[in-house]
Amino acid sequence: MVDVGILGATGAVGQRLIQLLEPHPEFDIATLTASPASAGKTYKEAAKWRADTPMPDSVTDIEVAATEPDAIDDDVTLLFSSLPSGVGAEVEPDLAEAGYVISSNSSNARMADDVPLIIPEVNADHLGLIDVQRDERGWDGALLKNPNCSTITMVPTLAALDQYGLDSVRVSTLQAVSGAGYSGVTSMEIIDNAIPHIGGEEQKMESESRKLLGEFNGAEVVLHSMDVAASCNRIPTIDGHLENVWADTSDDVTPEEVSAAMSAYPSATLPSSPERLIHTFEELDRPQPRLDRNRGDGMAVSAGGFRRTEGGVQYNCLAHNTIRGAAGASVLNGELLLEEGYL
Ligand code: 11C
Repeated sequence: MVDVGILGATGAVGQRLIQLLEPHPEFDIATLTASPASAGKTYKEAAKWRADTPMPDSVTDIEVAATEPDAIDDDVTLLFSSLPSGVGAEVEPDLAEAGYVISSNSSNARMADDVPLIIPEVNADHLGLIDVQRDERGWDGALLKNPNCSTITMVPTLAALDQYGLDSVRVSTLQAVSGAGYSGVTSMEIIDNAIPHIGGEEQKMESESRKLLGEFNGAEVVLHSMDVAASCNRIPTIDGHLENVWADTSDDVTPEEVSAAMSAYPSATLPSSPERLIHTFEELDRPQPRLDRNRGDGMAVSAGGFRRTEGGVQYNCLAHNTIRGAAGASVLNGELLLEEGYL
């Protein structure tokens, strides 16, 4: 077993990380960190745990540490980070320099040239950037990122389509309130409303997608040439981001071919990957958050409602935003780091 720590363990994604890591066959939770206000408290005292799932007994009495190298248990080699991006930007480089390997969900540094942004089934080869990172920064550890949850929901479906030559992608999202953090879940304060332009999501989807589908040439990732434009919206759903995608391809493609390509798209062979990553629907049926977010224990992407457009295809895709889109994505990347010998 590998001893791991969770940075930012009391937040919404930190809680999901605990749920996924507590029963994990290869990882053992040894350290939980949070803000200075929580340091020194037991996890049970520090975390405002979401009401719909029980807190695992094994973490209730762990003393929460401050997020700094000296406070992390000596045996820990791998850190899962769900820190607020400003804190991540400050402490993650220091921790990588101190020798920790960090699988981070925080949004800082995702587009940095030497930081691998990874979805294992899509671009595991980008892990080679860690060698560039270690050479250039002199780190003993490493920093690896998973993308934003709305990006993860769409990119596996685009990866399946790339064989037809992706020219242009337009996407409009309907994003769950849990993406906005814990208070969104409890208050549902946007009932009877929908909020467009949420927190820079558009820009993240546009840039991260091109990096994920880009080519690693041994020294850098060359961004994919496709043009991506996104419109992101918050709706009153608790969990599960739904996205409407228009993908234009240089080759002609039928809705049937698109559906077949997605359902044949391979999952990564890692403990947290379900056997089939992309679930597609028969005929005109389509994914919906309440019905489909928990497919593959929350790790599947669902896609459906395929129809032909002038330039390619239109479809809808969906994934559980705090599991497949955040904590689960970080765990998958941790598994990849272990499998590829980076720990
Ligand atoms: C949301 N996707 O639903 C966001 C939350 O870049 O990891 C996660 C932000 C990020 O609002």
